Amino acid sequence: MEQKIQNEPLPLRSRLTPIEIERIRADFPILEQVIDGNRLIYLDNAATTQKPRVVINAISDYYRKYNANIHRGLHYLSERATEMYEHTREHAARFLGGVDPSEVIFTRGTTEAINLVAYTWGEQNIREGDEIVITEMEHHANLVPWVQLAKRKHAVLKRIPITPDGYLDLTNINEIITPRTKLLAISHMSNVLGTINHVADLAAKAHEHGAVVLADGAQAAPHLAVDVKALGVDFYALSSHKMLGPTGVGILYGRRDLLQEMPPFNLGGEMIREVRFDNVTWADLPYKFEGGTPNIADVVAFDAALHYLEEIGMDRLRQHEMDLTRYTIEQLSAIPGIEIQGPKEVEQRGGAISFTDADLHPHDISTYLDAKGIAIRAGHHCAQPLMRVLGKIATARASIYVYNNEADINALIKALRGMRRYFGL
Ligand code: C6P
Repeated sequence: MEQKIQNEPLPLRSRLTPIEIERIRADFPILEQVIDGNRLIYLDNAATTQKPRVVINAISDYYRKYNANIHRGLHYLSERATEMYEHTREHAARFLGGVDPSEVIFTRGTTEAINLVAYTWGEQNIREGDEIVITEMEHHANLVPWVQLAKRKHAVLKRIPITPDGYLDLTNINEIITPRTKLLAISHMSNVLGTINHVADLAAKAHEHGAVVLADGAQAAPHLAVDVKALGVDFYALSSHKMLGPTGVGILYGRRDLLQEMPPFNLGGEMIREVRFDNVTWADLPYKFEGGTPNIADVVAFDAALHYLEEIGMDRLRQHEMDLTRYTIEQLSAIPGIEIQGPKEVEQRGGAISFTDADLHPHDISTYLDAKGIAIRAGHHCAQPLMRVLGKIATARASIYVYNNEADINALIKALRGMRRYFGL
């Protein structure tokens, strides 16, 4: 039994026009670069995205005009910086479908957000014999913390397998998610297969048994309109740098009642209410989880990234990426020797497209493309267990974002065909 997502395509007029895409491209200074005589073609967006001028300017504006520590000073700059930092929190809360800003915790990224849950909620709630359910397609960030937690607590790690097409195989789901399940930790979109997982249905099933649900949104939040309440998840993690924002900023959304019960993660300044030599009480949410001076400038600039995405519209962005993903899959499939991993139906997947060549190592593919100015990623993509399931040591991965266009894909395809000729294949 495979899971399928029903996704109505937008009418044609709701699509981004070629002129709009050209305008978007012009907002990204890095795309103007010529490397070794080749125009840069950036197809490594699942690793990190490029930044529009508004985000770059927001960082330098912050340091030129507003820099101060937040939540502590009583001077103008500190108050202004605090306002800007909190403004991003409110914005992110709306972006996630309208949650309470106190449920939005700033972290360094998805990895830290998931570790926060593992070391606080996990330490407090997982006991010997409890079951933690993950999937075979998890990134290490949503795998290693649970492997280690299960070891520390003598809990059981169970996994939902995948089908040969790269969907979750739900045939035996009733044996996997059971009354012993305490946590379901699942990626919303796979960074290797591109699969969009049907989180809402799985969350509902896990909740029937009283389990808590965490979704890794590192790859989904940049590409889909996310409503965490509609998904029904208790925790949702994302990274700013994968959605046009700066590095070093992430978000953990957490359900308020759960966050309230959880112990803090980083102990020190800012996260306390009162400190005595023999006792400490914690600050209110969300500050209880934001010990120390945070990454203020980059959080402030993340606001500009969210604005930028909203101005385009997440539904139009998604439609553009579906169109380009379809085109990429069609073109790649026509090259002899190339095998694509993951779903072929674009409604069921995002634009991270992993592929292998029957005759060439993915690292050689990536190196060859690099010499043509084309940036992709090759390797295990921080998903070694998935690579074993796929029977691959590595894959090459082209991943698209809103500023990519057909010309980028044509250049990729032309280079791949040239590569096979070059190697006499
Ligand atoms: N994947 C990739 O090239 P951080 O590094 O904390 O911002 O995100 C971690 C992470 C978590 N979950 C998923 C599904 C991810 O794809 C990533 C990051 C990058 O695929 C870098 S390994």
